[in-house]
Amino acid sequence: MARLTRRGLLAGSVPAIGGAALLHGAVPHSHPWDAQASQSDHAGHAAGGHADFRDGRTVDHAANGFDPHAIARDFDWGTTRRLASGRVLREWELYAVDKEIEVAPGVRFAAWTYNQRIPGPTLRCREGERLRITFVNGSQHPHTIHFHGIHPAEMDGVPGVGDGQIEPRGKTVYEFDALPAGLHLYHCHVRPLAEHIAKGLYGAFIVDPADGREDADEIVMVMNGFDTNFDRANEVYAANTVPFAYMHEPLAVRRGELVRIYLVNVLEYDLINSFHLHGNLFEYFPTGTSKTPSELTDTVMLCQGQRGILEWRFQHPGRFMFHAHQSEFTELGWQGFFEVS
Ligand SMILES: [Cu+2]
Repeated sequence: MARLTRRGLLAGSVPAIGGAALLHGAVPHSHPWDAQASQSDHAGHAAGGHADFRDGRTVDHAANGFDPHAIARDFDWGTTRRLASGRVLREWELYAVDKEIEVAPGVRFAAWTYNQRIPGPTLRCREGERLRITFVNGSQHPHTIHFHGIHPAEMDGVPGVGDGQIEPRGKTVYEFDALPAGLHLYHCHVRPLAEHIAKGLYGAFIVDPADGREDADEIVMVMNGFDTNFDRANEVYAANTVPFAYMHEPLAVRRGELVRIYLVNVLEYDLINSFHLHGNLFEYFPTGTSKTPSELTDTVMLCQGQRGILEWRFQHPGRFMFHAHQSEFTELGWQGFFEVS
């Protein structure tokens, strides 16, 4: 029997007549977490269109060693000390390590991680500080850390420049100034690049403006996905790795309080990704480099590497959805709720 893949279905082989039925019938049954589910079990449809995994099963966050709910509000400020010049030196240690994680109930993925989590730690600092990141490669494969932002060429974390790619058991130090203020990211830059990113080697990198930002309830969302059958297409999508995590357990926020989302798209294999908010509009600050928003909207589209800051205040209590506005991604996991009280 010919093997059916999601990408194969989407690539244009779907006939005009019956196409919707074919997608409806075939795609849900190709979900990796359906492996043990009854082929005639359409409970997910009845429950409202794949807002959850079948049978209400969830990923074991404790076994993974990280939880998307903690990651959402976990900012790693590293350690600091004053240099003789009076300037702040901020330091982190990041290590790459191969680690199997559960990306959907019963679906284990041989990931490559920074500090045993995906996304890696959200590194946060202030504009103008001196930053020093010690990188130790505990993986079986060569890796680097390539930071977005402004820095010398030899600190760029690409093969053939500076220390280049760091071999297993190798170590290097990336050191540069925190510039410019904004929302950036970091990721491995070893070839094949798509594989090194898709395996999980990425994270958010926030440089606060020297004069700070208004107090807010701050949340990080790194939009990603996983290719669990190695066909260079994703089977599951999420913000902060675990599909439907914020459907199972909504992100709690307060009515009237400023909410600030640091939104980063690292999704590999798909050309674009997006974020859509229900029942509200947000101010959007592309790359977070200006304090003047580019627009007031409820949907933004990002290609890989694009990121931006979203700000708004909920005017009404209750549950408000957020999700990719590619319905395909939404149904394959990239959706969640804010619980406003
Ligand atoms: Cu790598």
